Amino acid sequence: MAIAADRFVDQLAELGVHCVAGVPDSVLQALGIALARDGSPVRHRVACNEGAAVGMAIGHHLATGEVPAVYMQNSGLGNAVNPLVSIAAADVCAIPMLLLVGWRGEIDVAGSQVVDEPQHALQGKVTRGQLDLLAIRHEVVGADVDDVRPVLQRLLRHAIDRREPVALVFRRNAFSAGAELPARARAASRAMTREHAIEACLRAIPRGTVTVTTTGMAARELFALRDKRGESHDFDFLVVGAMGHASHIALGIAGSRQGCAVVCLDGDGAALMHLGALPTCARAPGLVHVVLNNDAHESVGGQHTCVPGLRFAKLARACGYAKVFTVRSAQALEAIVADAVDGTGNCFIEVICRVGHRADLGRPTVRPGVAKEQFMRALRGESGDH
Ligand SMILES: Cc1ncc(C[n+]2csc(CCOP(=O)(O)OP(=O)(O)O)c2C)c(N)n1
Repeated sequence: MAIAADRFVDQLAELGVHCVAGVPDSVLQALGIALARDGSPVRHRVACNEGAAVGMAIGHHLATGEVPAVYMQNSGLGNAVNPLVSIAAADVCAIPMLLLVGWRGEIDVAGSQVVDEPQHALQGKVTRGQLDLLAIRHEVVGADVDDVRPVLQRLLRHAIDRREPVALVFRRNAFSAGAELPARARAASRAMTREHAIEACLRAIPRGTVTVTTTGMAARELFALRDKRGESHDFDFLVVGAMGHASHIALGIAGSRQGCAVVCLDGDGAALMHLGALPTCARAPGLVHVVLNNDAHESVGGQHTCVPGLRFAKLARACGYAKVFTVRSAQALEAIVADAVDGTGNCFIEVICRVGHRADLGRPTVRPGVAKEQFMRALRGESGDH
């Protein structure tokens, strides 16, 4: 019997956890919805990245003495490690906290890895070992858990007694499905979906222009649109993992290809995750940085970002991008991108779009390692697709 997320949140509060921060994850989608519900007994904050969530938790403990909780996908452990080991650890400031970790690429009870996307393969294998290495006591729960309360009690007792972080790791389907999120309704009046916006960009981007696309559905949509348009994928680099780093990857490429435009199709949640990228990217000739702003982490269930309603164009202006635009229609976007990809300028385009994706959205059929080889060949001029 899977865990009812509303009940789980109530149990957290009953056991003294009143503050929960984190970055949304598909395994924990129902938990995210339960935390955001009206009348939830815990204070909930979406964080820009998992390290920041640990930071908030540390602050909450300092102010109240309570044990806070932090939720994340296992790929977020990398972002969280620094504040965990250099402040929260028992050897440093001894901050008790409960990590709630969604296990993509999980190893099942028989020891086999479940089928998941390539970017989760290594992270899935090493997740428990990473926690062991960090001396973070953890337990794993799945859909077969009878009652999660004793597990929570055990872990919280350990966190309090030892004054250190502990973790509860969730297998896929550990939570029963949650309700629909209000974020969808809020953005529904906007003209474009993310896919409409990407399609408009593709109409404007000349063949042979490098496109770097952020983690999640944007990359999947770009891949599907190339197929639909009968175009090759050779000049596309899909940042299937490393959420928040697409713009720096694009920056690195642009730096070595002077006179050629590099288009980065970024997400608002991803851009917020490592917002420090903005002032650096603002100084990169040839970089066309498009942020597809739907106010949500749609790819993992539509939970809102840490700052829904944030207007990136203002930030981009302050960061020093040469040209900054806000667009709401596909026509305007196509015209601006067509103008921007001349290869010398630097440009930031905020696209206000709505949550929503097609029901039959597929996944890239080319493995990341193969796609990378094709991409590098294309950059060396060895692709027929110019
Ligand atoms: C470090 C890390 N944390 C969390 C995730 C899970 N994750 C994958 S896509 C995504 C949402 C991305 O949101 P956004 O950039 O706004 O794009 P959208 O899904 O709305 O298109 C998240 C949280 C991840 N892949 N890596």
